[in-house]
Amino acid sequence: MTLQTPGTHTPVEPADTRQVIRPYGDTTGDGLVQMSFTLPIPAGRRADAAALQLAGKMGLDPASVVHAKPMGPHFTFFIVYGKVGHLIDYASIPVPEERAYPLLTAQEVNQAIRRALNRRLVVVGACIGTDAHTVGIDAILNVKGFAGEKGLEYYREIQVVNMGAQVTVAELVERAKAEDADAVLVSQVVTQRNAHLHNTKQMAAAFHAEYPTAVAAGIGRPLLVAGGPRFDTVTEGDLGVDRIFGKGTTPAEVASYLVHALLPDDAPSDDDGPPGQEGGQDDAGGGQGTGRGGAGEEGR
Ligand code: B12
Repeated sequence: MTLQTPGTHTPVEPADTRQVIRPYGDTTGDGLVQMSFTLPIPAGRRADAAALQLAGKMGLDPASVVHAKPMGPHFTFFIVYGKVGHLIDYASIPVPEERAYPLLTAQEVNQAIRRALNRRLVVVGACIGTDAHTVGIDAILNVKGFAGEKGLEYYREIQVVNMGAQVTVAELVERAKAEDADAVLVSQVVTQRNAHLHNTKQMAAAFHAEYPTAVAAGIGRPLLVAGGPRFDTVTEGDLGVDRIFGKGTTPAEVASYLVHALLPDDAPSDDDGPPGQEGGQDDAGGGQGTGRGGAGEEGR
């Protein structure tokens, strides 16, 4: 489309707002990429030719096999380096939404919970199904935490029940009811045959069935939170959960979300006292639960 400047007949071209980029290997914009894959064939020159044919079909031209290693007698792992001609208009890619809630300090989280609930907020966490990858959920729940942040067990006003690995949905529902959980945190790392999606959906359905009269998360049923590195392709609505957390999640993001979702009208106020007096990340967090369902000194 051409625009007309008022009062003149000179056509004005619309400004080019594109920001075209392409991959960078040796020199800016040379289009060079590297990818790795495994083929179900023995290593050798014929296998290399198969890898190059695949690379060509994927748009790499020219391409070269820079690494090929046998994976047992019947498989070969490849790294292929090649040039693509594809262009990306970076300007057309929407900026991802910012987090819809503020990142709170441990002290602010504790104060918000105490003010709104006058008891500890109870969180029950587990790896469900056959999944035994507990490192992720432990990073969020255990005191040792993740990326320099302490986990939810450290928060004085959060009682953590970490059920560990390979927990069945029935066991999780039962424990969440017994603990009167405010939130249920589930981790799924194994994604073979979409196990993470099936298990999470099954978990959500079980909780929705168990609390049929619930009005919303936190009102008649626990908040349902799923986490793991490979949930990128789905939404909360697809799985029936309230929130999904992905790669690199830190405990503070989860704690802040719990406050946002379960105590929505609560926000840290100026009369909460100076920082560092209690509940901050440097605070010892006394009175915490055992991390296995113990009541702790400040029971509910
Ligand atoms: C350590 C590990 C193991 C350990 C697990 C020990 C343990 N106690 O957890 C052991 C050796 C037992 C193991 C076993 C297996 N593993 Co393994 N394992 C890994 C490995 C190397 C690291 C995973 C990890 O600890 N990441 C670090 C944590 C911190 O990251 P994270 O889990 O993503 O968690 C973060 C976020 O995702 C998020 N998050 C995660 N969960 C939650 C939950 C909530 C509520 C929230 C809010 C956030 C959150 O927060 C965390 C911090 O940011 C990965 C490969 C890799 N590099 O990722 C393979 C990997 C996950 N394993 C794999 C496989 C195949 C297996 C086995 C099937 C192997 C086998 N044939 O036996 C078994 C399965 C065992 C089972 N029943 O589950 C595959 C899975 C492939 C797939 N498509 O699913 C991977 C990807 C390796 C691979 N490339 O093939 N594994």
